[in-house]
Amino acid sequence: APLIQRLDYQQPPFWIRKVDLSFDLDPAKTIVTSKMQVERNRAVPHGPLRLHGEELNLLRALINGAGVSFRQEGHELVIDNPPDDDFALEIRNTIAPEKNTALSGLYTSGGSFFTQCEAEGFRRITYFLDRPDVMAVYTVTLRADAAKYPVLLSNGNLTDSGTLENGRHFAVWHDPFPKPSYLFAVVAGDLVAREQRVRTRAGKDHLLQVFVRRGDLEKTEHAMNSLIASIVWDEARFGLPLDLERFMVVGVSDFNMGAMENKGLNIFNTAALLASPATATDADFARIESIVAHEYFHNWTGNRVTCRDWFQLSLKEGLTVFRDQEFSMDMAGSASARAVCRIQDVRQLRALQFPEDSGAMAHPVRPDSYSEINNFYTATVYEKGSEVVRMYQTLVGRKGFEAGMKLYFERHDGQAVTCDDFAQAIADANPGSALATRLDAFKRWYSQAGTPRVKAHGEHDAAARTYTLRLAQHTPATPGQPTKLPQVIPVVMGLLDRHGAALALNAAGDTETVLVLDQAEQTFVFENIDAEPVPSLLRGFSAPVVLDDGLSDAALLVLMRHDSDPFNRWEASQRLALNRILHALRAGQPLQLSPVFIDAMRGLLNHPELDAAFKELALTLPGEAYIAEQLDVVDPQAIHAAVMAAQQQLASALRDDWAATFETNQIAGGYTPDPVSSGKRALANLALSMLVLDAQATGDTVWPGKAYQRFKDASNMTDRLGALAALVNAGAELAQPALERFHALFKDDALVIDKWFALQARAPESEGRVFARAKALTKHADFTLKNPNRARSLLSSLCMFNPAAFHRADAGGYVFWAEQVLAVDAINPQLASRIARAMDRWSVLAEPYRSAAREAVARVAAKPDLSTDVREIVERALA
Ligand code: B3K
Ligand code: ZN
Repeated sequence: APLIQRLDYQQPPFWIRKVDLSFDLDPAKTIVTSKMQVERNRAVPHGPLRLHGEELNLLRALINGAGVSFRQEGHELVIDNPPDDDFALEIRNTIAPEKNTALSGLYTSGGSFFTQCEAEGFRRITYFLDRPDVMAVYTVTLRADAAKYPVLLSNGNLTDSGTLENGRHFAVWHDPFPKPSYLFAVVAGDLVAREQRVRTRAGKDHLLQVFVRRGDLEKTEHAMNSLIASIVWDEARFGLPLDLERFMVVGVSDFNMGAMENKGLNIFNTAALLASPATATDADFARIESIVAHEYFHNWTGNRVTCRDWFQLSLKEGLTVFRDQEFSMDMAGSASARAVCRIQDVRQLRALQFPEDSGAMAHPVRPDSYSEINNFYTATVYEKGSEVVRMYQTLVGRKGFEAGMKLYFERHDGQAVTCDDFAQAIADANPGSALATRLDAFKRWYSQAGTPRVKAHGEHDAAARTYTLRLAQHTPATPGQPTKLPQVIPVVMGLLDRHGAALALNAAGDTETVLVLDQAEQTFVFENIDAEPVPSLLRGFSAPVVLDDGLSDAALLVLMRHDSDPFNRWEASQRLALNRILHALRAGQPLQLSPVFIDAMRGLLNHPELDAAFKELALTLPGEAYIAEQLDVVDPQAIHAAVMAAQQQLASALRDDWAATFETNQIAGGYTPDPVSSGKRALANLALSMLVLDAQATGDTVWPGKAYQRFKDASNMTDRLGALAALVNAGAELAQPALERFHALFKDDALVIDKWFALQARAPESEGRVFARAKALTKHADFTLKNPNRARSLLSSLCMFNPAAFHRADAGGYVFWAEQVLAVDAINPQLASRIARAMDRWSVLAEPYRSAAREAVARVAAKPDLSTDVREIVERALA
């Protein structure tokens, strides 16, 4: 497959301004007719018309009503001599939706029709200029059997509908907004909708609909509430209103990712849409709220202003993730609940994006080349992209950022633009700001891959009463980028005295400031500092960097107890734990938690003022993937052993505290997924898992019994799954009967059965039992590679999220990985290439893992008929 280069971008030689599409829907053979209004783009040299098309059966091509000569060249339909003037092009082709297991283009799921067009799925529906800078106004006619497909949906407004002969019916949809083909959507099936009418600030009425399969309607209330909250928030925070009379959301069980922002017709993986207290956890409720918001926010950041080319993907994704993160924080309410959101986002970034940024797939937020664009819907483009947007806000302030957004829409509404256009708008709205004066350097965040390392060193001069902070930065080499220039790094910070009191940083008495590090090395001097302070740097995680501040445990304890910044309080708790784990790993010694550390953790757990949600985060040990990131050579088994030892010691040393915590965090009354009650449930579940773990070690049977009872009696999924996880993760005897009971209870609910698979595949490995069980589960009657949620629940859980079960000295995990990647690739390349990424970091593994892993990757790469998706991943891994 050819490598597509960012710098090769050229405008399209033709524009398609208007398109009339009609579909005669049939699972085996759908007929698609497309009538396009085409005009030459006079800004580029004269050339043939090349339309994209894949897996299509062409019936005819007409220009201005007459037959035209064409040729097929690979995945392109070439018309060599189209007219000079505007012309009408008509294409008729057929497709086979029921055979489309790749879930890209038009496909069937559960007997209904759905589409997924981003990034390049539209070309699997009909021939088109399938690129985001070609924007057209769509009118869509759908015809289908009325009994099987009573609901016929496409983008925009319904302008006509009626019955046809032979039990068929039709609907006509018109979307007034010009859009790129990737935002096109069709849904047809036997669906029902929850409906709600809302009035926006301008006094306009809108119809909101959430379509799902019959029987799922009662699980749509949370999604509808989340949609309404998103509409209200975007108007209030950014002045961005809903622009369509009708806004539709549809759930589908077979879907490659979370959801898709098609104009006016968002399509969701049911896992990101359906929730009820009995079947969804608090985490599910929060995730649904954020994904519903994310897709809705795309209506402005992505749809009204879209990407010129796919290299600009973070223009819409980074910005929209930033917006959904801000929304979730605003919804959470209290300062502490906001901090909990921030901590969770950073944890996610560190667990997924940091490894990506230091592995074979490392790429800039705006990539320079790809062979398969679907491989670049990554944590870097999304999550690091969001951190970049957050830094704009930190540098120009909240008001300044809002002004920048306003200017961005004034300039670019209705256009397909670049990351540079966004940067320019934010800077121009804030002349003289810390951003505007460093714009070129700031934009290195888009062009340089790798996570910058920041080293901090402070020196106190008692005689001069000054504190000098020296900051240095360095970004490690990444594939194709051996050297890097300094980046613009906003460091939000404060100084504490040894008792934890905040110190004034300047004559104005500010206790917090933003230092802008934009050189390889810089010093900052603070006056009137009487004694050696404790620096609190990178508050709120103000930049996506790795900070080495060299702080002693004593200093970390001061921050953990007193920092006014809750993020840094949490960070200090994690650093204390991380230091111990790393120390043991580097020394090759068994891990031993010190009494000071235990006391500090006890202090946190029993703290009278801290929220339960915060305590849960602070007392959860750093993840194994994050620990691996701190090491040059990674031994997954050693890391796992150290974490398990730390957990065991924490469980036993704090036994009475965990028991008290469990009792005091019970909730009376009905279930609501609000931050306070979900925090309590999370902490109670952590306590329970610690108590069961400790009981396993001591032989006590009381807590496993209590956990089983709670599992049976639970009135919501968070408590039920929490109790089940406590049993499974501790390897308790009661785990097996509990798992069986759980399966029997929920056998008809696919989303819950996904949890059942995932829980078993993610359980802490112990003597190979988890791996053996996961392998056996691939033979379970409920397992299938065809449904992405199900495949991921087992394969991604094991290969990507359970390092100790996956990386085995006998290479069994790698053999399993290779088999599964190849099997999935034959069905669904996008899904396969996600799972293939489990091997991104093979080169940092210790032996014998390293050689065996490389061999498995090479074996997959040697297959001649791999998809371009998987090929790109394995070839980058071997490069
Ligand atoms: N824009 C889609 C992702 C499409 C992925 C294509 N492989 C969902 C989102 O980010 O909102
Ligand atoms: Zn998105």
